[in-house]
Amino acid sequence: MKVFINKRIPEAGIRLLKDANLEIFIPEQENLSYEEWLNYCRSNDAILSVGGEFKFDKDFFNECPNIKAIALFSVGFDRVDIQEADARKIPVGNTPDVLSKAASDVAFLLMQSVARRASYNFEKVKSGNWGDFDPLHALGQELYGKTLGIFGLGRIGYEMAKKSRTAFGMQIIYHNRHHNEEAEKNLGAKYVSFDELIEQSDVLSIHANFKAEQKELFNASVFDRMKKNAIFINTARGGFHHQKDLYAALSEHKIWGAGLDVTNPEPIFKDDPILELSNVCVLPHIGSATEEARNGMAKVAAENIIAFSKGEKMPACVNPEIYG
Ligand code: 8YV
Repeated sequence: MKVFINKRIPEAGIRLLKDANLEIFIPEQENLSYEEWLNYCRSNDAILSVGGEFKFDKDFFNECPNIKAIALFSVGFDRVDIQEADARKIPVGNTPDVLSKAASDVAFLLMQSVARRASYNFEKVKSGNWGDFDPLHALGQELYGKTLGIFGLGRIGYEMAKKSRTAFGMQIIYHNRHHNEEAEKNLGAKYVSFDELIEQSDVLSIHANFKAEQKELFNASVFDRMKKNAIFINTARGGFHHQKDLYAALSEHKIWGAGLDVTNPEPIFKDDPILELSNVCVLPHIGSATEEARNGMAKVAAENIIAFSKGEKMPACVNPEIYG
């Protein structure tokens, strides 16, 4: 079986694939055009897909009938049209669990950075403006006992809630497709409606898997109803928020601040005015960027490919319904 890997991944994954005697192909070239990527897909049986540039939509499946399995190097699977994959009985694997700690660490880091105005203060220092001690200047806010609202309480949301509860004794409320009994039992998390979530949260953090129908769900109508001191955190997918509405809410101080590891569009435009605001911290999608998480992702993605090559069920499969 021939496996196309569109970008280098940690050696831990490559070794597993080689030990399983799979023929792997990694192009020398860094940034493939869509056409080049399609051509590689046409001549391989499976893809281990790294990064978020191209979509696995109906056109892709029609163009590349050879591809019989997709192993994503990510937990999010919003790039794949699962209905189309299902119709063709193509298993789609992802990399859950191994990045939950790393990804939630970034949400936790952004929450504190925004609350203590880290970007603003760092900019001051960089511009040589350390400033005199001023009891009234650059004051942040404390998170102790405040309410953390989680949109999408799965594995990553749980880790974010756990850290916030342990470190700051935060009250956890959440909105999800299902109740999360573990979070209710262990963290005292309370299930609330979407409206309650946005109105009651001091910090609102998104941890859901993105679906097209949720595009820009967090827009002016939501920001208008949030608390004036609220912090908005998005480490999930940029598509969840309306970037211009967020800019307006932040610049008009309708909310306190925002921490983003994902932007809309992504990458962010260099001249996006949101980057000029002092109550914002933006990171370039580094949620899973630790050695531990990336090694884990490489292994899980490789294990998914290997299972498929043996005619077995992928261990981390997002569409197990295809196995009947
Ligand atoms: C990846 C991510 O780094 O897992 C996800 O869903 O967003 C990140 O961990 C990114 O998708 C590149 O594959």
